[in-house]
Amino acid sequence: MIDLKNDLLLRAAKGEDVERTPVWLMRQAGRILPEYRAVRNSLSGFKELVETPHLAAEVTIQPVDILDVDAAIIFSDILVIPEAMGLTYEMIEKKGPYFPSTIESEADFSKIRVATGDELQYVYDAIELTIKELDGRVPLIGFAGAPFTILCYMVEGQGSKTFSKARKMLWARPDLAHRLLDMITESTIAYLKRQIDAGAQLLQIFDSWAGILSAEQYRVFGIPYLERICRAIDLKVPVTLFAKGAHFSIRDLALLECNTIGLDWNMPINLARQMAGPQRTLQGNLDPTTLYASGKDIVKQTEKMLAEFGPNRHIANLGHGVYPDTNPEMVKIFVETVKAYKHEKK
Ligand code: 1CP
Repeated sequence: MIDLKNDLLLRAAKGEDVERTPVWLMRQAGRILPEYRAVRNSLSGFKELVETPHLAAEVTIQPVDILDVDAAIIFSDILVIPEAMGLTYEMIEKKGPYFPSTIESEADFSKIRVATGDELQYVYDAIELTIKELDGRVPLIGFAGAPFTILCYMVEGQGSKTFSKARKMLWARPDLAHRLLDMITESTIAYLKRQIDAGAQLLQIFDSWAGILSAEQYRVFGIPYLERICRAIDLKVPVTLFAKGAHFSIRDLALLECNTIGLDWNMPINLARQMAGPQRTLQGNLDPTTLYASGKDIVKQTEKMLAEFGPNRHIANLGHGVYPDTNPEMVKIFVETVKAYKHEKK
């Protein structure tokens, strides 16, 4: 075990007192840094980068060096799980992921199996290398997609604004939806446990499409599977649940065995705090488009956010991934503002 020189993220997640609020950004690795694009452009594509551990480690560490954030997140994608289950994906330049084969009927289940975790050795190798190269500077976050969000891609085959095919399955063939969610959940548990073994110090579960469901459906097709994942992880490392758009579920999420609830920017912070209760850390939630504002306005909005969250049980972040055309200099202003902020003594 390497001792951490900066463990603010882990302490804030556990609800311990911190000298200042920790800060990192969802999707900080890749997307915005010219240094990332340089590595990326030298390769055949996104998948080569994900599957080459020393390069994945390099781009994972770039934001720590360049943006001075308090955590690294392993460079990978949530879609490695469907691939490990038998559905390969392609990453189409400027468009996004595409699955040539999808799960729509009972017969399609012959294409997939529960992943053992062995399929994703390249991720564990990248985690081990990153931990070694970080040498305790900041913690490394591992991650996976939540079962419902992964189902969306396995049924739909690509991104969508409405994911109506996936939502159709929930009504037309709820039995198949549950069968698929069950397989994804078991695969994800095996995968996350292996990430912990490889050295991941905190885990985040991304339920990016939670917000397209009704509260009632999320209770049936979302929450129970997250509950199983949390139980299996058993707080061996702190766990963050980020269910984008699912404001209605904050109370339910806070009942699970997790440390932190991720928030998007659409809900008032005080209301989210009331719903989550005092025993959970909140992460977020600056609107990513704030980073297109002037430096002065970024400082103002960031300070306003920090004051509203208060000094403890908060991890500063955006309310969703940083947008690809964001100027890294503006990200630095956000990070520096969080680091310099002094909470008023009560
Ligand atoms: O070639 C490229 O650079 C492609 C862009 C890209 C990148 C950099 C994709 C395609 N994935 C990633 C990496 C990635 N994806 C990370 C690594 C760390 C980081 O960037 O900091 C992480 C955490 C993800 C997670 C992810 N992938 C989510 C959940 C988070 C979120 O933003 O909601 C989702 C939904 C995906 C699917 C995905 N992968 C890539 C794209 C363009 C998409 C979204 C497709 C869609 O809109 O439906």
